[in-house]
This record gives sequence, structure tokens and C-alpha cells, in this order.
Amino acid sequence: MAAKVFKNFIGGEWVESRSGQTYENLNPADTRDVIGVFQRSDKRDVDDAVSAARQAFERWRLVPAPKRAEIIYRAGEILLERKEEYARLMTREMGKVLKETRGDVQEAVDTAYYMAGEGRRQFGATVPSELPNKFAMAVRMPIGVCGMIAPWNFPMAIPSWKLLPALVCGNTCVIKPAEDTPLSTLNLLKALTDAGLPKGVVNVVTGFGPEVGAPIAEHANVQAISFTGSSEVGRTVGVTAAQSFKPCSLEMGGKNAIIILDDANLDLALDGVLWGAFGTTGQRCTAASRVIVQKGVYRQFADRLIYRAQRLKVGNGQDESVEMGPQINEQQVATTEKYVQIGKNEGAKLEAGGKALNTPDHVYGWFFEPTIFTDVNEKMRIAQEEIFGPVLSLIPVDSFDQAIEIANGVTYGLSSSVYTRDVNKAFRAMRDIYAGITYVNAPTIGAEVHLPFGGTKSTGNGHREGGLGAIDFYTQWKSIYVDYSDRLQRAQIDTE
Ligand code: UN1
Repeated sequence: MAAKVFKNFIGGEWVESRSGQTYENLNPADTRDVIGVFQRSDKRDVDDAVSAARQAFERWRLVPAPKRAEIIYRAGEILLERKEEYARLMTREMGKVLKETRGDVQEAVDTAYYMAGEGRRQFGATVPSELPNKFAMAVRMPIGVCGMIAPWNFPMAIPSWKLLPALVCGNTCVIKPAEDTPLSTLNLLKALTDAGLPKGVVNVVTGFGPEVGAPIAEHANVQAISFTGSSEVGRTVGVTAAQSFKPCSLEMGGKNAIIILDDANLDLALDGVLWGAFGTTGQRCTAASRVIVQKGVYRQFADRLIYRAQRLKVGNGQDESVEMGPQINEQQVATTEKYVQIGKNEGAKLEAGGKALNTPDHVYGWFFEPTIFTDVNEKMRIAQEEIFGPVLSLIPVDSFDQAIEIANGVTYGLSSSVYTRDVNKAFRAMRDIYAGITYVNAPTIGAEVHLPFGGTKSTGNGHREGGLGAIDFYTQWKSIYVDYSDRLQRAQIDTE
């Protein structure tokens, strides 16, 4: 059977790429399974999408925010009805297990409900004026056309973090889904259009970074840009955006640590580490890739973790009994293999996994064993660089203070976690870990959509997604002064 062809969505129409070029999207658990044929777009398609978004902006910005919000709310209801269908397609397209893809769709539903509420908030400020008979306020205004570049690991949730706040604030959008996972973004779009989103308000252009992402970031009529992906590409996007002074939100890598102190509930920590490190096959920017363990419990913890990790069922995520799916593509497996070799060369002890899986059940997909290095020194590359695969480094430490220092001793600062029963140490960790997110007695993953999401240092550039951070990013302030004195009043001059 010929694979289904999916088109770009521009100005409310399904259109082919101008070049007529396409590419195949394959199931990472079984590359014989073609999800579909997608448009391989280029700058001309981006230009079309930006003009459509530009035109639509003039009408959309004037739709009252509570009305915009109703469409978003309805899209949330539609996503909930289609949750199982979209989760199954996402597992086929992206690989993570069904339990997780249901969570990914749910995260878009949560975002829709939250952002729909913002239709009746988007609070500004009314403040007194220094002059008599003068009124002052600050209101949030939409920015215009927002460009978005999304990653493959949360193919519906992350596009929803970008699109839905932008929309409720009155912006229009051009989004490029990751080339590995365009279908899930098109499914999100379908929910929005079925909910009544007008033509041109969201435009989806599929394809590859240099051919689609770069022209979006460069486009003179794209007024803001939001990117989630690697720090390397993020730097290029940031530099491009700076040239035309576009607001730019970057959410990039992590090297997230879980600290386990001697007094921790080890059973709880064990479940948390397995979930944090091997959930989504380690392919979350919030994944736990370092576990810093105090020496009193280090060996016991390592033994129990290795035992459990070696028994995780790895396979096709469409099978409900599978606990860990494949990596997204060949290149990610190659990166994981490269880092396993680096870890061995650096002298870390490989105690679990370390290889791509090639049994008859795995031979058509990009599977890798849950991998654990022990006795890792915090300066080794496997303890410093983001791997984005199922590889975990265990680092033994003497004290709480040393644990915090090591947790902070990387260039990233997204998520972090501490397992302890000592409330004083928990509060010190909350204060002293320099990261955007800290969990106490829970792993590094599992952020909720109504709180700010993002990190310090090379993880980001100061913006936050989720919650109010998103409303801040997708609006700009306008200060308004109304003088009803009927005479010229001069601020700072008429001081008497
Ligand atoms: C990501 O890691 O890329 O907190 C996003 C979590 C999810 C989102 C992760 N809610 O793990």
C-alpha cells in the first residue's frame, strides 16, 4: 500500500511544497513501517506561510481574547476525545511507549485548558499617574507573526506550549515540526482547525532545519521566534534573531542530576531514577543523566538499580508491556554508541547495557540497552555532555555540599532533584541548585504546564515556557496614558 501523503498547511489550505519534494517518515521501532510522506519544504514555502500569517494577524488580533480562548478550549476537548488515536500514532511516529504518548497528548490538553483560562486574564497593570487627572495603565499586546521550531521528543506537547499561548494572546504562527515527528503536530493542528481556528492563524511547514527552520528565523516579517532543541542549533537561531532584534526564546540541553543522600527512601529513589533516566529512552531535555549518590548507600543503590535496569523490557512501544521504546533514529543511536565508547575510554565502569539491540525483535528499529556507568568522575565527558539516550552516570560523593557542587558543575541548568528525608537539606537544595527546576523526592521529569519551564546557563536564554512565562513571551507591553485634565501637563517638569 502506498504511504499516505501529508501536505503543508498554509493559509487554511493543504498545499504541496513549492519544489514538489517530499521525504518519508519512518517508525523508529520498525523502519519498514512508513508513517507517511511529508513535504520537504524550503524558503518559498516559508514565505507563503509568513504572508498568510501576516494577513490573518490583522483579523485575529481583533478577535476578543475570551473568544480566541473558546477555540483553544474546544481544541482541548477534541484532543481529549482523540487522545488514544493520537497517542497510538505518536508511538508509531516517535517510538516512546503508549503510556508516555498518552501523557504527551494530555500535556497538550492541559495546556489548552490553562491557556483558555488566560483568555479572561492576561492581566496588565493600572497604576496611579504622578499628575492629576491623568490615567495610566500597561496592557499586553500581541507581537505579530511568531515563528516556532519544535523538537521530536514531545511532538504534540511542545508545539502546544508554543502555539496555544501565542494564539490566546492574539498572535499568528508559522511552525516547523521536527522532521522525525510532523504527524503529531498536524494532529494538533487538526484539533485546532476542527475547533474553529480561522484560516492562516496557524501555518505548518514541514521539512529540515537548514531549509525551513533557518528561513523562519531569518524572515523579516516573523516578529518573534521560539526554539526547542540542541544548544548548537539554538545558538544559530539566537544569533539570527539578534540580527533583526526579534524576541527569541531558546530551550535547549540539560545534564540533569538526581542527588540521593544517605537518609533517602531508597525504594522511592530507585523508581524515580529508572523513570527519570530511561523514560522516553533518555530522550528528554529533563532526563536524569547523572545520579549523585552519597557513599553510605552508593553500592547498595547501584546494585539494585543495575538489577532493575537490566530487566526493563525494551521494544516496540505499541506493545503495552514494553517499558522502553527505541531511540528516534540511526544518528541518535550512533551518538549513544559514541558516548559509551568515550565513557569506557575515560575509565568509567560499564555495569549495565552499552550496546544497540539486534535480536529478531529489535533488528528493524533503533533500540539501545539501558546503560549504566558507575564510579564516574564528575569531570568526565559522559558526566558533562548531553547524550540524549538511555545512558546514566553514577557519581559517588562524600557529602551533601559536594553533591550540590557537582550538580551545579555543568554548563546546563534545566532540571534537578534531591532525595532526602531531611527537610533542612531539602530546602538548601531548593535554594542552592542553580537550575530552572528542582524536585524533592521525585525524579527530574514530570513538569506541569502551568509552571514556568526552562533553565539556567546553556539551557536557555532567560525565557520560560509554560504558565505565565509563556504569556510574558508572547506579548509585549504597551503603556497607555490618558490625560483628562484638558491642559498640557508635563511629567517630571510640573513637579509643584
Ligand atoms: C523535555 O524534556 O523536552 O517535564 C520536555 C517533563 C515533560 C516535558 C519535558 N513534562 O519531563
